[in-house]
Formats: sequence, C-alpha cells, structure tokens
Amino acid sequence: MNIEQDGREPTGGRYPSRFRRSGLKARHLHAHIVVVAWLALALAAATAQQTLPVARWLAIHLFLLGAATTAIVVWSEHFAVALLHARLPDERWSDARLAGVNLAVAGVLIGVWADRPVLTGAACALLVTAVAAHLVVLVRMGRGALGGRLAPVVGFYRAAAVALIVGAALGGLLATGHAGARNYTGLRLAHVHVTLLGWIGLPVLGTLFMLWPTVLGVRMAERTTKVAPWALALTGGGLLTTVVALAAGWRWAAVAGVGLYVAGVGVAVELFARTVRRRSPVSAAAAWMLGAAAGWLLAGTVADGAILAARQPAEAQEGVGSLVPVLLVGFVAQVLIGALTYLLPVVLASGPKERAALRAVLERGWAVRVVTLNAGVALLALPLPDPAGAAGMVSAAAAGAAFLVLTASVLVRGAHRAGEGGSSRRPVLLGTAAGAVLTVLAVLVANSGGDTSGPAVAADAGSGGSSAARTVDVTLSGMRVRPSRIEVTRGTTLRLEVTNKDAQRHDLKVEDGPATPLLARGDDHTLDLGPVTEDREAWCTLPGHRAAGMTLDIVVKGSTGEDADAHDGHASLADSAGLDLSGEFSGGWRPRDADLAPAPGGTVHKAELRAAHTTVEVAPGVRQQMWTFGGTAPGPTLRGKVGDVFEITLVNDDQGMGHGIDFHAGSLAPDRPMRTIQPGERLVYRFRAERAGAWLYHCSTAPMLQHIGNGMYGAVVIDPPGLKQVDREYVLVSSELYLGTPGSTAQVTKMREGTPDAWAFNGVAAQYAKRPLTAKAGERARFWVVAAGPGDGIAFHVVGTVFDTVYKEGAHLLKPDQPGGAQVLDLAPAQGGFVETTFPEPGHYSFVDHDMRHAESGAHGTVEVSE
Ligand SMILES: [Cu+2]
Repeated sequence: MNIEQDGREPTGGRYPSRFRRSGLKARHLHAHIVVVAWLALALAAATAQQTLPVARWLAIHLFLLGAATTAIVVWSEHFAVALLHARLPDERWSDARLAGVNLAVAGVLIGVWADRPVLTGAACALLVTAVAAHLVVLVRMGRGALGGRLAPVVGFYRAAAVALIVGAALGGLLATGHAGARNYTGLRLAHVHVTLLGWIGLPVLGTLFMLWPTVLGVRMAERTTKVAPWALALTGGGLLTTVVALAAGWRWAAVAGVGLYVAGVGVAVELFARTVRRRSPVSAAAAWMLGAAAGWLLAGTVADGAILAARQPAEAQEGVGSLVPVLLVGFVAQVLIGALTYLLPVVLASGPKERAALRAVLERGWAVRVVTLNAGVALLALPLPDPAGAAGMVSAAAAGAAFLVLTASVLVRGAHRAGEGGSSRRPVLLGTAAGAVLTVLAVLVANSGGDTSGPAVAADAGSGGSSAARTVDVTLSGMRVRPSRIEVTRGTTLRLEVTNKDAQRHDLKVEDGPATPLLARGDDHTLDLGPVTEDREAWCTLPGHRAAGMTLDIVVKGSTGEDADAHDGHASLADSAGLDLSGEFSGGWRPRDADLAPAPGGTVHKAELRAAHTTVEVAPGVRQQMWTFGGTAPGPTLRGKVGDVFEITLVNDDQGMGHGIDFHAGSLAPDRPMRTIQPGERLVYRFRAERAGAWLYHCSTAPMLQHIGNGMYGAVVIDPPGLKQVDREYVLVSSELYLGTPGSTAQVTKMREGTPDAWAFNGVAAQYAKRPLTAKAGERARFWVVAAGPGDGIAFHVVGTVFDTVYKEGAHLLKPDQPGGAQVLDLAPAQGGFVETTFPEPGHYSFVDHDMRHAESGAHGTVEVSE
C-alpha cells in the first residue's frame, strides 16, 4: 500500500515488498476481521439503544474504542514503518499489543455493561499499558531509521497514542465513579475531546498529508516537511491545553486550546488547498470527499470552540455531543470512503486498464453521493426541528449504503478475475471496505437515539390502588437522585414522578422494574412500581452515573437495616476496609498548622472564602474529596475582638452545586446572608462579633448533614476582653470523617447512622500523632476547641495535665486563682471554648477526645514538650 510517491501512481516498489513479507497479510486480515466484528456489534448496540441508554454508550465505544482503535493501532504501525523506512517491529510483540488492546476493550465494554467498576478499572489499566507499549514502539522506530520526507507524519501517530492513554485514563475515572459527582462534567468533556480530536482526529489528519497529493496526482508540496510538524505542534498543543483546562474547569483556557487546534487544522488545510493544481486529479471523487472531510473537521472544531465559549460546562456537554455526527460521519467516515475510492482500484487491479475500470465503478454517481452525504451531516448537525435530523440520517446512510453496493461489486469482480497480485490483497481490503460502510451505518444509528425523548410524559392513568398508595416526586440533578432513600411499609403501591432538573440527560431504572426513557432537562416520567414488598435500588443507567452517586434506595420498613446496606452497589470504594491509622502519610503531605496567631489589628476583618471541591489526604494514605471553604476542611480560622466587624465574601467555585454560609459568631436575620448561592455567584456576609467565644461557622445549604460532614465548617475565635497572652495557643476543630464519594448513598447512610470512618482534629485523622505539636517545659498553653460534628461532640483532655482554666461557651467555668481543676472540656456539636494548662516537665503529652471510640479512631495527637 505505497502511497508516498511523487506524481505517479504507485508502482508497487519498496513497501509492498515489505508488506507481503512473512505473514503480514494474514495478520492484517485477522486484524480486519476483528475490526468488522466490532463494527457489527456496534450496529447491534445501536439498534437496541431505545431500550437501554447504556446501549448508546456501547454503540459509540464499540465503534471508536473497538473498531477504530484496532484499525489505528494496526495502520499507524504499518505506516510508521513505511514513512520512517524503518525495520518491521517484532511480529509476536505486535500481535501481543494488538491482543492486549482488544482484550482491554472487551473488558471495558463488559465492565460498563455489567456495571462492574473493578473490571472496568482493570481493563482501562490494561488498555493504557498496551497503548503505551505501542507508543514506545513508534518512538523507538524513529531512532536510527533513515526517515523519509514524510517522517514528521509519524509524530501524529505518536501524539494520538498519547491521547488514547489520557482518554482511557479519564474514561476509567468516569466509568468507575472515581471522577466523583462534581468533576464529572469537566472530566467527561476532557475525555470526549482527547479521544475524538486526539486519538481519532490526529492520525487521520496526519495521514491526509500523504493521501491528499497522491489522490490529486501531484507532487507533494515542498513545504509539507515543514508544515506537518507545525500542524502537529498546534493541534497537539491546543488539545493538551483544552484537556487540562476542561479537567480543571478553566473555561477560557479550554476555548483558547480549541483555537490552537483549529489553527493547526487550518495550517494543514491551507497546505492542501495550495496543493490543488489546474490539471484534473487522479480521482476527483476521492479528492472531493477528502476535501469535504477536512472541511468538516475545521467546521466541527470551530463550532466546538464556540460552544465552549458560549455555555457553562454542563450545557456545553449537550452541544458538544451534537458535534459527534460531524466528526464521525462528516470527517472520519468520509475520509475512509474517499481513501478507499482511490486505494481499492490501486491495490486490486493488475494493470492501468483494469484500474481505470474499477475506479469507474467506484466513482459511479459520486457527485450525487458526496452531496447526499454532506447534506445529511449538515442536517444532523444543525439545530433543526425533528424531521430534519431524521432526514439527515437517512440521507447520509443512503450515501454510505450506495458505496457499500459499489464496493461489493468491485470486490466480486476482483474475485472473478483471480489475478494473483490482486486477490492476495483482497481480504485486507474486504475488511477495510466493509468497515468503512458499517462505520457510516453504525454512527448514524448511534446518533439517532437520545434525541427522541420528546413526548416522554407517559400519562399513565393506572389507578394507584386503595389505601396504601404513595406518590413520590423524584428529581435528577447534580449526579444525585433526590430523595436518595424512600421508606415505605410493605405492600405500598409506589409511584415515582421522575423529573430531570439537570442540564445533562439522565434516566432512572428500578432494579427488576420499570425505567424511564432518557430525560432531557425539564422532562418528566412516571414510574409505577406496583406494590413494593422488598427493598429495591434505582439508579441512572448512563455509564458512570451510578458509580458517581446517582442511586435511590427504596427500603421496606420492617426489613433489617443490613438489608438496605447489602443493596448498596458502590460501598466498595475506600470505606468498608477500615482505616490503618498507624500507616504513613504520603510524601509531601503536611499537617494543618494548629498554632493560632493573635487577632490582626484593626476592627474590620475582610476575607474571601471560596467554596469548592478539594481532594486531600484525610488519614494516613487515604485521599478523599472534601467540600471546602478556602480549600481546606476546616476552613480558615478567623480571629478578632469583641465589637470587631467581619466582612466575608463567599464565592461559589463549585461547579453545579449551591452552597451558603452561617457564622454563629454574629446575629442577624438569616434570610439574605445565609442564602444558598449558585455556582459562580458571590455574596458578602457582614456581621459584628458582639460577644466573645469560640464559634462555629458552616455551610448553610441543605442537607447540612452532608455539607458539614463533607468538610464545610470552620472556627471563629473572638477573644474575651482582657484575655492574657500565653506562650502557646492552638486551635483544634474536631469532626467526624466519612469516606466514600461525597453525597453517595453509602456515605450518607453512614452519616445518618452516625458511624464515621474516623474522627479528626483539624480535618485529618491522627495528623498530630504523626507530627506532634511542640512546646517547652514550663510553658503555658491555651487550646481553643470547637466541635464541628456534624453529629458528635467532644470530651477534650490532655493526658498528664490538669486544666486550671476552662472557658466554655462564653463563660469562664474555672480560673487559675480558684482551687479546683478540670480534666475535660466537654462540647456538644457546634459548641466551643478553651482550656489552659502548663506543661510541668519534658515528655510526650497526648491530647484526646476522651470518648475512646473517637480517640482510637483518629481523634488523638501529641504535644512534644522539650527542655
Ligand atoms: Cu454546602
């Protein structure tokens, strides 16, 4: 398959001889059988998608991850050998890589289909490994190889491999639920971009550098050697920027990245346009299709940038989804058909005469087909009312089917002729040709679904029944099903009125029961469950959504609590195993500074608190996503004197989730300052601290159990008048720790039942046991303590000391001049105070929550007292 040549038709020179060597044909044949098998499965999945949303995911992934990945791995290696004039890599290892890729793909698909996150995760890891090996081969091939003029094109294949590695890793996070609910949208956008524009887009664009002049029958432009690396740098760099920015939630950086990518495509397209000469091309049909394909890539990426610029991420997701037909049908499928129109006759024919005859067959009616296909893509892509989309689909599918018929007739002729040279390569092309057409069909059908949820309101008049009937409003939004738990008495006839309030689509499927269709924003659907006699679970079937926490437990009252837990499909994350508090924190971890600085001067204290999601190490070796004020849990400690004014600006950086704030230290009407603000909003909360104390602040958005339990709390210290200076001052905020995906049923169940995974001072279990606080013998220390809960108070005690001062909830209970002493500062949830003591001699003084269940599960630390 020599297509690097200058102004002449391929002659079957150097590369075909390599190509023919030792079983290469057979291997490519096998690879193509695999490709066709994946495509057939994709078509099957596409036809089933109305019944099960995961089928749409399967159709797209069977096509892209199964068929396209296999084809790209095979052909990028093959072309790299030709372009670099390199030695063929070891066949057995090539086979092993290909087998690894296919095994991994099968694992991913089965894992998602059967909802087995562990299998999905393992398969993603295997895919990353296999593609990394492929990348290593592509890189090493370049070393010491002679390299042709088009050697830079191999860079596109290498970049594509990197893109798949990133895409597989992101896909794994999404499908196994590790992306978490809040990062889901950004990571999914990043995943879609890196796979479509990187893994699929880059190698196709690179291949066009050699295919385009060949099809035109002109010399490759001299500038190609210079332009190709530029195009790669721009597209690759732009894509990298886009992916990082989308994952991090930097919208404008993502737009800039897409802009760079567009510039890269533009540079290539400009070169292609200049390559066009007056003389007629070798195949006008192929040229038009390749040209139109490049045009769609350009148009699609421009539209992509515009969508990202104009919409919030959650809405952009829908818009970007509508570009899939443009890229897969307009760009990829059209490139394939165009390439085959040119290549099939070249490879099948034994002489110029026969070649011309075959080409005449394949080009039959090409102008009509090109128009039909591209008009179809345009109809699919444009936001037109319903019949337009269907017409577009039929139109594009008809063009694809027509090409299938022509290809079949050419292949049959080739078979009859039975010339040695031709027939020996026939199987390879049979696979590719069938693949190209099935591509069109599979993608078209894959895109027909999902948009058909229009009349989704099933006016189901099934009378609910007699006495024990219940209708529950259920909403889907922010990766949650609300309520997440419904309790009914046995035999209750249950009806769920399901409404999607999210920008992205969801559905709800009841275990062994009915399911809603995919619901767009605002759509609703009623599910009749009939009499409920045993616990059921319901969840969103879109891949990754269940694992991210979109579940609903329907619990029959009177059944045991264990029963409800056993139904919980995602309890397996990090929680149930138990914590090893004796383990080590990871390298680079630093404890939260417990030292409390004196109140800053001035009477007005301004601060900005940003609400966000932050992943932190909450116990030795345990990382957990927390909901945070100012990036830490607890949030920053604020300190002032009686009468000081605090002006706090709350900014909600949390994509897709509302938060508010409540400062116990001031009194005011909660209505405005404690309101929930939506993502991107800010509010200024002003209060005057009229009274001294150690106060709690926390998120004021319901359910507060979850918002506080996931980290949105902090302390405000207002010094009592005349507070004496001491040698050391510490602040310790006590709290419970609940591991698992924030807001998931498993985690919230633990919160409700008051069974935390650990207890902590300043947010991290056992942190001051690993990194003790320090003091000197004879020094006087003051410990400010605030109990953040959300459920448990604290009995604060410092082993080996006696408190001579106790200040609790605004009053001194004990002062140094009194004869009595105290051993514990007891605080209910949300209470605060301080104690003082003097360390009599050097040694290690433990401080604990004297509720030993808490102390032994993380609520302990050490003060290391030196001479
Ligand atoms: Cu909140």
